[in-house]
Amino acid sequence: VRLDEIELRVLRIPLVAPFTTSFGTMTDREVIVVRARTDAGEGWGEVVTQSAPVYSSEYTQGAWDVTTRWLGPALLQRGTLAPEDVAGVLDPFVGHRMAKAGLELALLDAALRGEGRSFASYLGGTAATIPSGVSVGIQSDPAVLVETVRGYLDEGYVRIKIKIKPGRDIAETDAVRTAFPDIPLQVDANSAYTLADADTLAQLDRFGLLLIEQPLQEDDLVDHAALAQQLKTPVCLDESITSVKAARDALALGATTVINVKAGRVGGYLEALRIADLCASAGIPVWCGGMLETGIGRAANAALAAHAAFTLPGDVSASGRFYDRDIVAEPVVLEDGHVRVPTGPGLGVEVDLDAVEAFTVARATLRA
Ligand code: OSB
Ligand code: MG
Repeated sequence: VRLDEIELRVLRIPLVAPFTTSFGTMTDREVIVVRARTDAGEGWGEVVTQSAPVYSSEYTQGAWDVTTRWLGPALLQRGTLAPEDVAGVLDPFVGHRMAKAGLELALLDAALRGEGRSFASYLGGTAATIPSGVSVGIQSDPAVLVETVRGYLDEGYVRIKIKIKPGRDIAETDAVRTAFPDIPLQVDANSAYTLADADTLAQLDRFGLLLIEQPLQEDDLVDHAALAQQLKTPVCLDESITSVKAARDALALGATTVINVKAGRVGGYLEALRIADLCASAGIPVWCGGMLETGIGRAANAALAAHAAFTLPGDVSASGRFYDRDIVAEPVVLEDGHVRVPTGPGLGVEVDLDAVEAFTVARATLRA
């Protein structure tokens, strides 16, 4: 496609409730949306950075700067390119994977809309619906957590993930497991522990968890391998898996036996697909993580999770789990614990320009 213009906006969208992880509390979602104008029509993408560099080193203003100064101009200078060329054009710029992923997604959406082809079919996904899990933030105490989880179970979610951090782990997990002995349950530490906490984390073994997600730091591959030896609970990496190379290394070291695939974290949906393929051939289960996506990224995640490599329920929840008002005309809803995979051209969602406008706090337009 010929890329004529890239429109960027920072949106700030209120959350239905504060979302607390080991790295902090969010009350609204600050996110960059990308609109690519091409000769095949327009396409939308989403840069999933958070406002502060607390999940990973990326953050909204950093992504904005690198996109307006380097990434956007490099793509516009190319003029005509296929979505599959985006990663190569941006490869000279180190890191900034979430920013790259948002740009690539906008080009993919534009090109596929032009072809009348759905993103799921392009990625090779065949499932019409995907099982939906929900990520539950740290609550004020275990009793509140149990009631919060109960609410999600009543809505139909088929798998629960609870966020943990030091001091807010064993009692929380015990309370949820005692209240709901049979539910598929997992925990996510977002890098909050060190290997010295292995004995504490081993206490989670008695709860029959599906997995523990990212207990240690992003660059702690060797320590994750050591920890995995000490735990019965499978270790699943999130933050550490920044590329297919990182995935290969983590598997070779025995640092992970399950992988959370997030397109933003790895530089795009095409790299995410390569990780999924690698895991499928290695017999490693994968699931689709989330970054509180708007309807744009949420539709893309549903398409990715429709791929056969995704054998565990992911964090692709209903839009309403985070937002009262989304920025697409067809927000993701939960139907019998599942989410429908969009079938329309491209991402298969129509962006609600009024909503986009209402949430916009900054904008820029880049031209060739
Ligand atoms: O670690 O999976 C994570 C949200 C923001 C940053 C990191 C993570 C999360 C979640 C929520 O767990 C996933 C979602 O529902 O979008
Ligand atoms: Mg995680």
